[in-house]
Amino acid sequence: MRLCRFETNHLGPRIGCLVDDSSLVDLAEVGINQMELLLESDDNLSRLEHLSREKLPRLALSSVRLLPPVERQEVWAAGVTYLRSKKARMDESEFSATAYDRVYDAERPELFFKSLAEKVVPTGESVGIRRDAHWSVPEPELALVLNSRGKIVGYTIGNDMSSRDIEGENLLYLPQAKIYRGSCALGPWIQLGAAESVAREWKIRLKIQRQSETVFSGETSVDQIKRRFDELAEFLFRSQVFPHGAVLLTGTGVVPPDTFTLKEYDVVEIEVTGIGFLRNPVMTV
Ligand code: DO4
Ligand code: MG
Repeated sequence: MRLCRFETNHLGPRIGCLVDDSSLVDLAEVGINQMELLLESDDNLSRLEHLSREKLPRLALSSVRLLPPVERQEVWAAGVTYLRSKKARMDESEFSATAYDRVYDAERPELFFKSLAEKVVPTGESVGIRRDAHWSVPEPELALVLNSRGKIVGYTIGNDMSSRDIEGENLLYLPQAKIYRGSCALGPWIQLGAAESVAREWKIRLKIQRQSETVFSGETSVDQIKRRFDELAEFLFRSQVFPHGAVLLTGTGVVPPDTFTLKEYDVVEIEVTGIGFLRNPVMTV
């Protein structure tokens, strides 16, 4: 089942449940106006399956604007969870190479705060590249959707936009390299209920278009993530509370070559098979 947030020219933010690839039902029709309640309930899947079979009015997906699939959750991210990411970071920075090398093998993962829900960019809206950076890349990542008890209740697609020159200059600049206007996109919806073993069969694909030419494409498999999902979730929730749940990006395994930087008006397309597509144009911020 796929759960989304949407609006139309006439309807304010609503929660929708996709019934197929091109239509959804508006859950406001049955009094559901928040995703949080569904994500907290243990029988969310059966409730939604039941509701999508009811004779609720359907809306064409093409007639709605999808909103970020987060309400009040903090968005966090894991780093250096793929061998490819460790190599890229070590290459970009002599200064920080040992830190990346060590964290890949350490028991404790790298976890960092990424975004407030209200700052997340949905599919179709622009992600940002910093005007003071000269090496900007998207990071296509599987994102875990966790409820307030730390249970993985679904998945979405994340783009952990990053300024690699700023990050490479000094590890202490990581928050500036990773957290700025338009640096976090999530969407298009939440895929509920897949077991980790199923999600590990999914592929993550990145395509970057520049004036209708593909200037980069690459692919990895979710199964290349070194750490188990529940291990990442357990560390995130250690000595921490998330009353509204959290979203945790699981790291990138697709890295464009070091000669590549994003430019304004590029379009970043991320596919996670099993979820869908997250597409965002790029703007300078
Ligand atoms: O410390 C650098 C960030 C790593 C990251 O975002 C990733 O591996 O995806
Ligand atoms: Mg990342």
